[in-house]
Amino acid sequence: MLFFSLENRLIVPLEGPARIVSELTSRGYNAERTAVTLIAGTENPQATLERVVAQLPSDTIVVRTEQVRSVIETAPVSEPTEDPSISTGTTTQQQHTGPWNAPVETEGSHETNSGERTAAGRSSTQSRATRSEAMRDVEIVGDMTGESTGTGAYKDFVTVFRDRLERLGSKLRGRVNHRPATSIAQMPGGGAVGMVGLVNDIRSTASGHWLIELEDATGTFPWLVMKDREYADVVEELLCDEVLAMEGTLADDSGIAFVDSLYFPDVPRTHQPSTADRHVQAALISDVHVGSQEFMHDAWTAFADWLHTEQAQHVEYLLIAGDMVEGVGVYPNQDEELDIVDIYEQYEAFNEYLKLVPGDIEIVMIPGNHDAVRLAEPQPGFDETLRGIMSAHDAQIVSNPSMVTLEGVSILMYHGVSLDEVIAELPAEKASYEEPHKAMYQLLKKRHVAPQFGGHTRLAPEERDYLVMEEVPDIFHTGHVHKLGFGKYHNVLAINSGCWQSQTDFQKSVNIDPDAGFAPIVDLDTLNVTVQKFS
Ligand code: D5M
Ligand code: FE
Ligand code: ZN
Repeated sequence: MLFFSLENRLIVPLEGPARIVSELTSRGYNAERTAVTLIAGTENPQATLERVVAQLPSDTIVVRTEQVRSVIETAPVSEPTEDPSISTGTTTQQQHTGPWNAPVETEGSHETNSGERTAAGRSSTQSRATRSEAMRDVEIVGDMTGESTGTGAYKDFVTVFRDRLERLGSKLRGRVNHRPATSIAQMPGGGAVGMVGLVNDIRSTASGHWLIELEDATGTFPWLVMKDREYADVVEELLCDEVLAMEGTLADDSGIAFVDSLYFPDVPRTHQPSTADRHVQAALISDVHVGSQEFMHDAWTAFADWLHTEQAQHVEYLLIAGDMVEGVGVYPNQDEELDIVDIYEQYEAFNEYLKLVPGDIEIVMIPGNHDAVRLAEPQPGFDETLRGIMSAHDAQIVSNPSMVTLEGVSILMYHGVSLDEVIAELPAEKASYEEPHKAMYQLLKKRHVAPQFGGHTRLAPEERDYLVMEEVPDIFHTGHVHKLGFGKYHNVLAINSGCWQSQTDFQKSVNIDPDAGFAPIVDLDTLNVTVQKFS
């Protein structure tokens, strides 16, 4: 259905870059954004496009700026498009001079070869963009695609929790004089004691105090937080299965300890984020939901159009944090709001929308809970079939979560299902849908993307806990809750990107008012954020 609507658009005259991109992609080409801008800037974009396409070598995948420039400069676009002498001539020339295949730095030869300077103003920008491709740098850490070993057996859960305690505990053991749970009970009453463990249980006592049971590899030990002590406030932030350190005083019978201090693994306050060495930007988005009746076709097209403009020339990376498509059978009655009912067709349609994004933008994407991968986290990156379908961009497809480093700036990408849980469990001033970044602060503090097991968040038992934040990221990027929000926690930039889906019936019924059609843009050299609105 959607393909028809895309194709129909091709019949109307080419205007915006996105139309030109659709036309090129319908013929199997991806294009550099400056190539598209150049075509759009000619008197007759359709004719220019025909001429460019006629001259492309048969193995072309990406239409390069130089190829377009050379077509524009060889003849005025108002001439007939089918001119064999020109196309053959140019092609021959290309074989000698090589610009058709030259990836970068062709400005010099362009200037000497051509007396035609009409495009000169633009060409300086274009060359800057092309040159910067060589400076791009994407590294991935923690991608567990293809590494899954868990069988779902009980012992696998034991292994994954041990790993969590080991790795997050190591960040805490230096801060307290800790003892194993079982040996604490053997210590003389009244003395000072410390422990590092997973939160096994949180309950209030009849007198209004809080009892927190910590568990380590040896057993459990109960810790009491008195209602009038400063840590009583912190208790409301606690989630089951997170790792904490506590210090306090043993009761006379050594059966319980009274908490004097409590520590989270946390991000050090002194954390200094890394920044890129040049002015380059990344667009951080998520929750595209192609296939839903509420998918915002026009907003996405406007976003893609904008990416082709000079204003967006520094946007060289696009990160998509899950929910590419609406999926099938994710929530009850979801099928009533589907525009495309077949999951593979949804990905094909998503791929068409991906093609509207300039071909020279590096894309990294992770799956979300609507995507066709296992629901339990960590979610491996898409399988080969889906990668084949979403091949428009040569996007890097990695697991949820993954740490992606762009030119030295590390970005932890996580879809964000646990945010629902953090928001449900914590008081509104600490985590709410209105301020999703504050819920992200809690995850940073706990150094784990999905601390609580057994609620919304499904955990796949693996040999290691991939959901632990081993390293502090410079940027933490999530989605899922469909609300835009960002802020800094101990110098880490937390961004929850909005979505590209207008309010669904379910969201209406529970008063979720999504932030749809926004693209937060991060300056990687300063970590400043600007928000572009497309709806
Ligand atoms: O979910 C987007 C947001 O809406 C996220 O906060 C969960 C919530 N949501 C959406 N639909 C449902 C249903 N049917 N039940 C419970 N919660 C829901 P996303 O998964 O990205 O669509
Ligand atoms: Fe979503
Ligand atoms: Zn989601």
